[in-house]
Amino acid sequence: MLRCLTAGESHGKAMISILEGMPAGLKIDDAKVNLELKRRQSGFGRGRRMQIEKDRAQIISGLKNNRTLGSPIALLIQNKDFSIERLHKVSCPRPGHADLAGFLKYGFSDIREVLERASARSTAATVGIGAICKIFLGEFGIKISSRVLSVGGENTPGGMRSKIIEAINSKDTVGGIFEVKAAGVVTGLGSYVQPDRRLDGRLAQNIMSIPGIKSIEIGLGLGYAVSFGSEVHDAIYFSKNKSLPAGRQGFFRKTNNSGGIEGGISNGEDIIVRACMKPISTLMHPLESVNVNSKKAAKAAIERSDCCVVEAAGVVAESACAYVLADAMLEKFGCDSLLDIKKAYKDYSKRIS
Ligand code: EPS
Repeated sequence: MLRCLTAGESHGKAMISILEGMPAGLKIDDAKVNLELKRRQSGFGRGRRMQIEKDRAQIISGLKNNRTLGSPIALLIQNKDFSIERLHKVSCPRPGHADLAGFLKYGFSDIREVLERASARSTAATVGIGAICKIFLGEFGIKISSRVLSVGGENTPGGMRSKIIEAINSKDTVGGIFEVKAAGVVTGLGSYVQPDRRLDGRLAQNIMSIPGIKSIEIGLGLGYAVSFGSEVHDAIYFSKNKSLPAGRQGFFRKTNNSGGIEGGISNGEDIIVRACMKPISTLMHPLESVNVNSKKAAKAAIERSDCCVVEAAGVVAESACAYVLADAMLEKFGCDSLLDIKKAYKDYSKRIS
């Protein structure tokens, strides 16, 4: 139902997103979009680029009087550091980055021609799209949040912070695990009828596509592998309690090991996704590499970079999750007018509760 494209090089003129398929009649508050962009730029361990950029979105199509028209929404984030034509050539690929495979694949003469687009700066455009999807989901009481669970194996706030300080002091980088939660999701999004309609598969595809993500799990995830079925499947209960939000009345669970998805369909419980973000690949004490021109051994290139971006990756994953859930909502309840979608949502919620 939704389609999106992003464009832009890390040090090009701007990061651009086009989102098609948002229904007509949704009020877009610029401040909400800019807040998400700001959240993506923050977190302890980010690099100097984040002090240069003040990401702000200009919405240049798809709205009239701040309301969506159902036409494509184009969003532009200008880069302050627009230096792509002046930046030095890169010839020693960084292990872990797209540098070497991208250089060989596209037949470039300069690794910079890879890294400009492979850079995680592109996630600013992703978050712009996600912010609009979040506004749409908010109309149905769906709230998406994220938190950092661990950094470099440490899982207390103090431990995580000191791991990042240790990485900064030793000119190294560090990764970690974050969790995304979507609360208030109605039962019935996604489907088991075809693999590409499964909600878990769609979430995995979108979150796994964020630069630096190396694993993803839903609910108990790997924990399922070491448990008996009787210990981990979420028993089903029923309540007539009308104080629960629409769509959540009726059947419910006391545990949520499934992470809110069974058989590829949302089951009304919170959707819980965890993912691992690897340590940033640019190292100030670089690893061994090979100069792509001379083929001689050389240290990998050093570029300005971040030390730890687990928190920011969580914000980007919120956006990926918002995109998937908005798409699934439009598929279930219609896609042209917010008013019609709300009516269909209300009727359906009444039927299942
Ligand atoms: C990023 C901007 C980039 C990097 C980072 C993400 O800015 P610059 O390369 O100019 O310092 O800080 O990119 C990477 C981690 C990467 O691997 O390329 C941003 O806006 O998030």
